[in-house]
Amino acid sequence: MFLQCGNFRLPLARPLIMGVINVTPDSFSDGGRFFSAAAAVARARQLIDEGADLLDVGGESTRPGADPVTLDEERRRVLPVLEALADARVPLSVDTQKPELMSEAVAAGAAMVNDVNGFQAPGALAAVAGSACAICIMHKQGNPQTMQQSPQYVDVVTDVRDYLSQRIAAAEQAGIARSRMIVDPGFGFGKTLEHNLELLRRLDELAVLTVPVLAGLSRKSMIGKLTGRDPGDRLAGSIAAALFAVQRGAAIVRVHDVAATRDALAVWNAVNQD
Ligand code: HH2
Repeated sequence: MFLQCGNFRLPLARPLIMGVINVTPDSFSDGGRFFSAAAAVARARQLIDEGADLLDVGGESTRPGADPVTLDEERRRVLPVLEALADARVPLSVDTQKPELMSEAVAAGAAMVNDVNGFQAPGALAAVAGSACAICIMHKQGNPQTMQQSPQYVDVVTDVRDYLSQRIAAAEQAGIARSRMIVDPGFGFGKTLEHNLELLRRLDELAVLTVPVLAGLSRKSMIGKLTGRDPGDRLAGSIAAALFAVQRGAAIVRVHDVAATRDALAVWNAVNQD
């Protein structure tokens, strides 16, 4: 099985690592550390050296309570980083909800568009349909300002799966082949700790969608709640969660700590594939 990702064809025989580059002043775990284009590019090159299979570049924090960023500001943050990394040996993903930026990022060389809003904005699917880029369709309930106030589901796994199934159908109707799609249950996006644990425990139930699943658990507040640790100190908990996700079928893990995750997956792969 492969993921078509712009000019890349990513084999999915073993779990892949997506490294996170936050070009933001306010991301929950590393806000401000890679806010200049130079710092973000240096970080990206470091994560590639550490073994990232792809990189996700974002210019707008989506942590609970985060303020939205204007299109111009998000452009200023993201495009120079993508342009400087055009020669990278791994595919670049852009993490954005804005259709205009999706098109511009793909023109600047992004091979994937990752939308936490599931390409629901008018024009979002059209912005990516005409290219060869991959798309990551994520589930969230509500928006970052209010999403953690009182998330509610009948059955969180069924609700998330039904939503993703509808968005896959919408993307197919827009002319996007399934070989370009991945889906993501959106850990922490309008979910309580119990919702997140249920989703992780039953992640294999998303396999019926027959598109690869991405899991983003790295440093998230659910890890903080379980370990009592601040975001910068959640590596061990994040690795435990990433390993559980791949055990339950995740094809890609989205992480801040690439080298450590790579080591953990090397051990997991060796045990799993023999
Ligand atoms: N999580 C975050 C942002 N984008 N995209 C996908 N597909 N899945 C995720 O789980 C996901 C995501 C939040 O993490 P981070 O980018 O580190 O923080 P912030 O949104 O504060 O920049």
